[in-house]
Amino acid sequence: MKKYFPSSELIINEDGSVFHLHVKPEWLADKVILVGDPGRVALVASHFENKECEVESREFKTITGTYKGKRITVVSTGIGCDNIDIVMNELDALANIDFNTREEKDQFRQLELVRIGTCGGLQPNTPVGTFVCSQKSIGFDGLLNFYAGRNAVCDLPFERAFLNHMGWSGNMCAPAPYVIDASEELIDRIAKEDMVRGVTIAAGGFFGPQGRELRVPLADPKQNDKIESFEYKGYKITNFEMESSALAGLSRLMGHKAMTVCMVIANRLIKEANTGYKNTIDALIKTVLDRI
Ligand code: R1P
Ligand code: URA
Repeated sequence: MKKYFPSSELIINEDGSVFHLHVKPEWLADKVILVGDPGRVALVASHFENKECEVESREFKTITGTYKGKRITVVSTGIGCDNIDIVMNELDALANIDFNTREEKDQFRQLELVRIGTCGGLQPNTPVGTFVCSQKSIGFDGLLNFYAGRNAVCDLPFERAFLNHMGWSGNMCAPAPYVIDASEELIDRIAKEDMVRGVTIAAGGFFGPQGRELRVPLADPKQNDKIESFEYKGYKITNFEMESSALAGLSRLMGHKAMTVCMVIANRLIKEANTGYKNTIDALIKTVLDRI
């Protein structure tokens, strides 16, 4: 029996496009670049030789085109893991559900997804300007806990070691973090030897969950000191951003390949930031386009 998806579960617009992204199945390429900022979509697409479609709805802007003969779709996700839940489920539906019959397709289509983002660096080897690839992501967002199979794809001993090190239990900085690997094949192809490989915390916020204290005090004032000193089997936590865990986790559960690479725009250790990064992120975009 094929799985059938009623209109309440998979919402399809009148023009045949998927509910939030407004993308039609035939517009999706196998290679997908995800960016947070909708403005970054045009920057990625400025390198394309041609564009076959361009569509925008809320924070989700999508362009499909060709770069050196490779068909690529670039989509903005906005900020946060909740948006990654929407983007990943809708991209997977576009690839693997027949929009006419509302049934799962016979043949699985695997997508290759690379997120190009910005992040905060946490170690001396992640100064402003560094490109950090998330080999592992620690999800502070709780998203994966709502899907069956979460324990089968996560690194449970790493999760225990991290929680023990932080000394968090009960409601303290809940929900419980999950630890998930990016696609090794994509990391080897895209990070090569010139990007830092690290462990990224995907936080459920930019301020408190990343240990930034403005007027409201933090639940755990030592949070970032403990995160910076954490070490497990040679892994240290390198950076904070807000989407890599949900992307890696949902991709594993769905059978796609995914990874995140971010440019450091703030180093939390030495308390410096670069707000002019929009001019320099293009170097990272070109590298990913060449290697994807
Ligand atoms: C916060 O400023 C945003 O920047 C980072 C974080 O993950 C979060 O989305 O990534 P992007 O630059 O891709 O948005
Ligand atoms: N994005 C984040 O999520 N955190 C930072 O510190 C910088 C960019």
